[in-house]
Amino acid sequence: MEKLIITAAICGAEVTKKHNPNVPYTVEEIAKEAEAAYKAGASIIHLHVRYDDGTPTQDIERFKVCIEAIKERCPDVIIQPSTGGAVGMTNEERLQPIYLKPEMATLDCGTLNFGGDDIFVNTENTIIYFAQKMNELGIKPELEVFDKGMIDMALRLHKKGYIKAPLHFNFVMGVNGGISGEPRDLLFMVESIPKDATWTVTGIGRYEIPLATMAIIMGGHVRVGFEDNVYISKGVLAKSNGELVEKVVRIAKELGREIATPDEARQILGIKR
Ligand code: KMH
Ligand code: ZN
Repeated sequence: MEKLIITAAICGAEVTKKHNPNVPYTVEEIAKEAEAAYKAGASIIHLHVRYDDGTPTQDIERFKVCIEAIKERCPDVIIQPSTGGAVGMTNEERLQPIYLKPEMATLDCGTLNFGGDDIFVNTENTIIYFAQKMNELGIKPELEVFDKGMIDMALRLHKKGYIKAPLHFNFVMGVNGGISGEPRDLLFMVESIPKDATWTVTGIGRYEIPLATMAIIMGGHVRVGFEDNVYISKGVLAKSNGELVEKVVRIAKELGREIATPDEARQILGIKR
């Protein structure tokens, strides 16, 4: 089985210090959390950024400073900025970090309810536009799918030539509005993508570790981090993103799956540095 790629989603746009005081906001905090995750075994940092007061932003200058600070501490890590940003942002606002030409970025493949009155909007034309921009800039998209229909959308746009192979999916499961995170749901998602595609699973909240464990067994890859879950065990807040990555590494070791370095992750995902 190929080695396990661990992605750390260290910050997110919605989670706050009220949920867990260790959620990073400042450049220094973001760099420190990225380093803790990287040292524990993460090869990809899924990156959102904040202003110092915690407000989420897609500002290119803020991304630039955060990426530089992360690279200083973890020179070879793969940085994957979000193009999802936060609910309500415009497309152009969301796209800003791609102009820094990161190796990867997220490509959200559909619209969904996002709790309360929030709607995370990704129309078909938005997806095509984002995909075209990433193609132009040579950025590998991670296909964020929150439901089975979004896999179908991604496959349709791949067939039309907008999304290029090799395809890499991230099944985000357990968002209030998307697919839930039961074992049968993951099996359904995995069986719905082409055999030669790679996949990662992101389990939200209590789904995080059970789905990570399934991915380790099934040959998929894993994302953990404060964006998705702030607890290390039931009712106990995680001290850092590093602690969540360490837990995945421990489970992988017990199950005999080796951890990929960033360069090994590049090879698995078909990223040319
Ligand atoms: N913050 C969510 C609205 C992504 O990073 O591409 C969108 C999100 C997805 O987190
Ligand atoms: Zn995100």
